[in-house]
Amino acid sequence: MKLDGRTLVAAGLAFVAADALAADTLQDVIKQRGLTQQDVLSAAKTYVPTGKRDEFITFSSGGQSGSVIVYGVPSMRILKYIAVFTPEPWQGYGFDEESKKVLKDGNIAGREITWGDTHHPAISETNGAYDGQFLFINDKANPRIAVIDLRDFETKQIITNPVYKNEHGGAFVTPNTDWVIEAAQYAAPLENGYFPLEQFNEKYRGGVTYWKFDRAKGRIVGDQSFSFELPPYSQDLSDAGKGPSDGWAFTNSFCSERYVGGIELGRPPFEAGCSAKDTDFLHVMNYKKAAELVKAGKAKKINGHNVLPMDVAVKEGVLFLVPEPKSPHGCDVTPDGKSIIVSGKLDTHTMVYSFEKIQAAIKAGKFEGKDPYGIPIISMKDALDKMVEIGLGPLHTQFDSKPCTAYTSVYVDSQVAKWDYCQGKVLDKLSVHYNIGHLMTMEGDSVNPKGHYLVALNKLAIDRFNPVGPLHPQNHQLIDISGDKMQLLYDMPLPLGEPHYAVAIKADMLKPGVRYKVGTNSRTDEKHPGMVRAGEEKIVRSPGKVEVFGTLIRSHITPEIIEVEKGDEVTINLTNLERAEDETHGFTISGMNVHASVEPGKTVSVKLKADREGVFPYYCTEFCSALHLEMQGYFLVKPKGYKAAAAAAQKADYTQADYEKQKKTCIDTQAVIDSVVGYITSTNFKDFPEVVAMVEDATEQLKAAEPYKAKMEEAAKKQDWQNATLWAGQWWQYQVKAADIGLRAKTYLEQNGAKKVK
Ligand code: K7E
Ligand code: CUA
Repeated sequence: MKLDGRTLVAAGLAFVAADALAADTLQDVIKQRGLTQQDVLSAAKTYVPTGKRDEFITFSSGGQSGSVIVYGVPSMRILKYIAVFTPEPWQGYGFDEESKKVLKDGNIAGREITWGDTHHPAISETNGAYDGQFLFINDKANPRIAVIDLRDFETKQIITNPVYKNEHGGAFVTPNTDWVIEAAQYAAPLENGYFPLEQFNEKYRGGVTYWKFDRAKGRIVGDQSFSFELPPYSQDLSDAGKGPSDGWAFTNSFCSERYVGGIELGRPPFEAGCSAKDTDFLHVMNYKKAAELVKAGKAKKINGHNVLPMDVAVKEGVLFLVPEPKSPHGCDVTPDGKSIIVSGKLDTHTMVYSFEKIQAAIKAGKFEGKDPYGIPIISMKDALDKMVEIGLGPLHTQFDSKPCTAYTSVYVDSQVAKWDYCQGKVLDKLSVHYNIGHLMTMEGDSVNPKGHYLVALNKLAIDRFNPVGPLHPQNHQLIDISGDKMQLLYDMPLPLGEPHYAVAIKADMLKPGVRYKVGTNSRTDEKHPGMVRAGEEKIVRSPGKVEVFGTLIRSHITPEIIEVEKGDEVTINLTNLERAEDETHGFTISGMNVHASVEPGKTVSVKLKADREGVFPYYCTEFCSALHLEMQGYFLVKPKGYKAAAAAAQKADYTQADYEKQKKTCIDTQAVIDSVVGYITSTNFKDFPEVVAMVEDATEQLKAAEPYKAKMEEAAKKQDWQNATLWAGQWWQYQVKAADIGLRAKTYLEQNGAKKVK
């Protein structure tokens, strides 16, 4: 290369730039990266140092991905995707038999539905406060609710709504999680069948379902659940009352015009017809009394489901309407349970309704009239406490730890408005980027919001991130709400769907386990019939069927060879025998579209038909140990009636010297283990549950090594140097694992201030 002046200058610049990046004072970094004081402050407020953890955990809907996204606040680091309505290969969800069964319960009229449009997650509550035990989420596209157990962050149940064709206003829980609320959206006949749109007013219906939740079982009980039959008003979001309003729930609506569109018939389109009136209706329901009516046999069965007819609900005084501002998209009960906040997205106002006033009107029988279905309407004036001008397109509201303080998202203005709902005045506004939908404060829809942070769930990101093609990520913006003025801290791209709503809980309220009881079917929480312990592995054959009962432990799969005949139905049950934290094994057979994620203690099964002769390697899909690549096996499908010709066994040459060398390695390793054990037992290690678990794991590994040591000695006695050397190697495998755990335990003790006791 010819060096001219320009090249030299360029090389010089490159040198200066590289040098500059090595700057190590804060001032240098600020200068070089062009940061402001505010940027640095924001960074310091959100940065979670390596090894440290977040204060809050967020569960965000994953939108069209059909999953839930878990991330920390304030770091905004993604921690997990929980597979819910959509198959997810890493977790084996939809690829093993146990999770397939959960997904299958979400089939609609026998059709497999392999995606979902998740909108609203809800954390289980005790006395209106988040308890961190369960998470619920709905699927708007297909009327379904899922139950996730927060002990293992796995989806345990999907239940389909028998009377809706779609839904939106779920999942919202009542203060003790007795009920999970799910409201329909686009009206349709509750029966399954055809009715022309001309019969919309008579045959089409909305509704709100109250799913009975059995907390001890951790499952929704379908036949104890019921729905209110409601007018075809496009019910939208719901919220349960609390405190003084406990036992009541509220659901708004947005097309009480009951317009059916039909632009192709020359009629104005849906969006015009559905926003013609100045008001829609807030539905006010006494669900506790309704549940008693259902118990007393006042419901009728539609598609096998309890439905409380409108005329019964009206007669029994459990259903009322209140006019609300045009096309609302939020319905939020204040932490004290005294008010219900509704915003009209085609209005600039947010309404604060008083529960007390609503009750007074009901008691006095003071109604302004009835809707076409005979439901009494309480006048807006009689129900309203305050009306506050917030901005253009107000949507959802969340609450602060400070009294009377609320935050409302303002869609058209792309702003968050902070306001006082007792005084009825706006306190602050902050621009967000762009077109905010929901917003979320920490535990912001519980009885005791934690304040501190707010996340704006923005619909559009436009220019905020590096371009990645026409489909942009969504933008979650973290906002500091601890002071009088809101401060924008961080932009987080979310590239997995449109997350509508999110909920955040104090991290220390969650107590997830790190392992299962050995042999657990994690989807039922019961003992898996396919579980076996070490040494009990077997292959059971019957005509046309092969069932494998196997185990996984670093670094082998037992059995290592599975031979079947073409046409066999094969079930492979695998139990992960590990007790160590984070020692997950995966399992797949090449070309068979099966995959399992087998966390410590779990038993998983995969099923396949051996419809193709051939040789199919199987292996562990998690890099679980130094010998992970060797965690392999062969699935052999032989032709029907195949007879093996006699063949010489594989042979390799091993000498006594090979054996002695391997054995010496084992003895040296044992010396290392003994010294580590000496150190651990000289401390107060029993005060550290993490270390106790590691010691148990190491002890188990060493115990598992013993039979191999015996086999080694037996082979050596027979001068079978090949097997003696290989068994010595196997003994060593277990020693290495024990040593590895022991060293981790030692480091942990040193770093966490263990004391010498002997
Ligand atoms: Cu998109 Cu709650 Cu479904 Cu508002 S929802 S934004
Ligand atoms: Cu187990 Cu890799």
